[in-house]
Amino acid sequence: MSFRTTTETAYVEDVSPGSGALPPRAWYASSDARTLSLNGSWRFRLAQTADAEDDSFAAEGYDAGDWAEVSVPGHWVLQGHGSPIYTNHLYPFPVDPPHVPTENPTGDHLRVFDLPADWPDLAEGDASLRFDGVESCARVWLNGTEIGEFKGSRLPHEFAVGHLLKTADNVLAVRVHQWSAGSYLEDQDQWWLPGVFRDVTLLHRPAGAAADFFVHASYDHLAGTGTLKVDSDVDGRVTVAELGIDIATGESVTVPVEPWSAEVPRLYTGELVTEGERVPLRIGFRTVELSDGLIKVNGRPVLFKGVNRHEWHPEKGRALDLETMREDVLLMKRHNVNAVRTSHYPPHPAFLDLCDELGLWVIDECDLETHGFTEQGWRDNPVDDDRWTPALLDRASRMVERDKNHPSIVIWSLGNEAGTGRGLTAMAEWITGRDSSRLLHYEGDIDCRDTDMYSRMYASHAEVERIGQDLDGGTHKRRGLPFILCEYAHAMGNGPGGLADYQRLFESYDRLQGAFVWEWIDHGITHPELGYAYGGDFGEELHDGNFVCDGLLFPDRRPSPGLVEYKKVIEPVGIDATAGDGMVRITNKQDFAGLSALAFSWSYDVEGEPVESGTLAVPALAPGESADVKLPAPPAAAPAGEAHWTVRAVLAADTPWAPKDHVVAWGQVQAAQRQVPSAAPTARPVPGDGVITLGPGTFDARTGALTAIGDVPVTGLRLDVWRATTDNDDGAAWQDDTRYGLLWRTLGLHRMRHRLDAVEAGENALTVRTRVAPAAREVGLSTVYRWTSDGDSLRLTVCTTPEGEWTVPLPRLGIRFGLSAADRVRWFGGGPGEAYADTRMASAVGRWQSTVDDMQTPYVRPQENGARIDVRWAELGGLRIEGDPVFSLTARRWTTEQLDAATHRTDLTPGDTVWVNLDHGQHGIGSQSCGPGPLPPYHLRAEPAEFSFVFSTVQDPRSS
Ligand code: IPT
Repeated sequence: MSFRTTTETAYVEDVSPGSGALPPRAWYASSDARTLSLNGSWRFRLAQTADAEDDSFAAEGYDAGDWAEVSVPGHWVLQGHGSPIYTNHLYPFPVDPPHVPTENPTGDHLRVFDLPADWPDLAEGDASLRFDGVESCARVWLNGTEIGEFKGSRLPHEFAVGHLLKTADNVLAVRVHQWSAGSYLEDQDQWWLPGVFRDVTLLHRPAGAAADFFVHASYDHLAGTGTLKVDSDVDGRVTVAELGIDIATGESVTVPVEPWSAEVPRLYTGELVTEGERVPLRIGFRTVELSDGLIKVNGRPVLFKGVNRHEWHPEKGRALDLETMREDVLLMKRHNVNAVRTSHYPPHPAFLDLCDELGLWVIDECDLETHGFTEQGWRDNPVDDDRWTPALLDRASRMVERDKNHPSIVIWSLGNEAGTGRGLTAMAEWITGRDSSRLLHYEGDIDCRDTDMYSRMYASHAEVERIGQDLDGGTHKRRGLPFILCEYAHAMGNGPGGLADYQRLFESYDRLQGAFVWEWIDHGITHPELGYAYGGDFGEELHDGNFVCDGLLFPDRRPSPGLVEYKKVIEPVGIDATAGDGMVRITNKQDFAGLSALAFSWSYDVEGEPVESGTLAVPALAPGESADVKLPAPPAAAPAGEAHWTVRAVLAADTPWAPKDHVVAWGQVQAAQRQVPSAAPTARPVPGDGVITLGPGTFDARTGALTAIGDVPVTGLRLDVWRATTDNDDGAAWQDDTRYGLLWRTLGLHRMRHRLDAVEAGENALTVRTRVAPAAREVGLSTVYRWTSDGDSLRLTVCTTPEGEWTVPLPRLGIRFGLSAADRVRWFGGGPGEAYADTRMASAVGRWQSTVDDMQTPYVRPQENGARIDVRWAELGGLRIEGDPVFSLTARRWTTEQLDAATHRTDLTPGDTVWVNLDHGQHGIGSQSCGPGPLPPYHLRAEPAEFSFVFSTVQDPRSS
């Protein structure tokens, strides 16, 4: 054992990938070679610098009895030692590659293990020790002998250790440094989480064991045949019993097969048998090619309906268990997602097995991002510095070699946001040289010098359409390539808006081959006081706040309204009303499968109540085909009222990812129009003692303020234009577009003053004239409330007229008021979930019920949420409210101002008033937290407006 010297820790800042490891190879679970998981509780000691401790802990006999313990896989910062740091693209240390700070949290991990009694004789074969992921740099000793050090956090590293193993008391010592030269290559937008966060495994390598092998399984769509060839470092035989295949490695065979696709993930079970080992194979026959300027699989262009997936668990960080990985894939499949980009590193290999098995197209992305160099104009970017190229090639080969046998992977990606440079070209050349059967992606290569597709992030609808029309220019090579959005629809907070408008483009232009929502899940960390923590909550001196919570799932994996919307927008079957009266148009939007897995049904609802239902016969439709299907005659016994047909496509039988009857797609067709509510103004305002009554309404005589409807007290009813700005309203700091959240606040729309101009008790109406405007500004809204009654109900008509020069849209336009008690909410209109102007596809017209608490959407950073749109009528707190026209309903136990001020959900404490917003309109949502804002049709322009509500009391218990 030697003592610390500066050279002892030189490897930490060495740009080379490491030393001592075996060449990378395919990751597989052997049928018969023994393995020993070294996951579990390890002894742990944290030092604040890389060189604080010597390596004596690695020696046999070292007593670590007084050390702490951590779970492996895991991150020590999530287990009570130090804290996580969140930055988007800024390096949380001075940029001086390859140097890292002296303060370099270093975790010594120690594990003593015995070999199982039935472990083969140590003289037979060898053994290897595999680390599937360690962030960011590790040095490893076994039984006092150093076996190597490595970087490349989300990549496997394997060491030959047979010569060091003993039957008992093996001492495995792993020193992990949070920061290393490798950190410069791992500047992904996520938490910095050091630790041994994936499995550690000891693998027996019998004499004659398989080493590396490459399964080549292509599909000829014209002949309907598959060709199989398995190249193997160690000769052996390959069998696929179901296909009668029994060939030598290196030999190829062509037989009739069913192809693999994400839609029909047909896998064949095979086996590779070498002298010393049997290896199970799961073979999917498919051919990926670029032809006619399109990405084609098995001869057909594919449309990606994708998500970007980081590995995340709110307690375990990136140390995911198999169940969580499976849950991700099941949730994707159940929400019609067909593709995943493994942003921005290769995932745990078990995730890829699930993609093969359940069917998802995968872009496997290398563990590479150097985004922080953008701050210095990309100077000194490691990807353009030959000294770093070996590290880049090491990363590329570790990804490709590990993952090459997965049929689900159709595209390799060099990494994310790493600028441009020779190192990337070297990676691209190496990858295509090693594997010509897949395509190559890298978004930063704007001219597509090294890549097979033009890829962008967050491009606007207009730009995407220009690209679809081939009007975007670009290099000659790029003009001939297909287009994908590797990131779009930033799912931060409420949103993303505009999904349907993108999807229409993708479905209209062949060149547009789909897109990947940013991103799958919010990376909130479970926190005792804050609910979920985000950037800054651990006292980081540099951080990017809640930009880390921008997923379609909440941290606990509950689907957000954004995912529900996405599911609707990307339905594999179109069901729409374009075919005309009494008809429905059914379109098979899949790329490969027919409709045989689905069963179609209709239901006929009046006023949201089901009247009759039945099955719908839909002809067999090949991918891309449509049929206009006649609906039955409306039920003779149907009562009068607004009526809808709802047509559903459900799974006809259980599948591995969802049970029979799971709804895959649906559509609604209106069958009878709504009658708008009327209340003839027959009652007259009656002055009383400081009050005016009008039908069931009681008003303050001086202010004209409504105080009760029947026996239901009402407070603070007035015009409301403010919403608790969403992340998409606020926009991102670098956005130079108009950011309305800021403009609204600057204008003072969150502090509108209500000037009372007149209270006029007329013949058959009570009219209250006001002007609503912010201090310091000339703009305002002249607002007239006109109350009338037919004796039973009370009608309010609000008339607003903008005054002054309005240069911004309004956040919302409607009224709000307080109710002293309300819990249960029933409504007829859009539901069941939240919806806004440009996030409304998943909202179905129906009769819904919920509670005030359940109507809140738990965005990690509180913001405007929970609106139900197209509401015809609603009942809550003893009131029935009918809209003319339909309205948007929001109800909560805190004010919009309190919601706006909250930074975490735990800041929101229910008061004794339920605040209700009835909106005539709200501004759209967009996705400007990192992309374009709402499209113009979804802007809520400051324009003259008139809208009415009819209030009455209902018996409905107010607080049950
Ligand atoms: C883009 C990144 O690729 C992704 O990792 C994430 O940070 C996302 O933005 C925002 O959440 S890069 C950005 C400059 C568009």
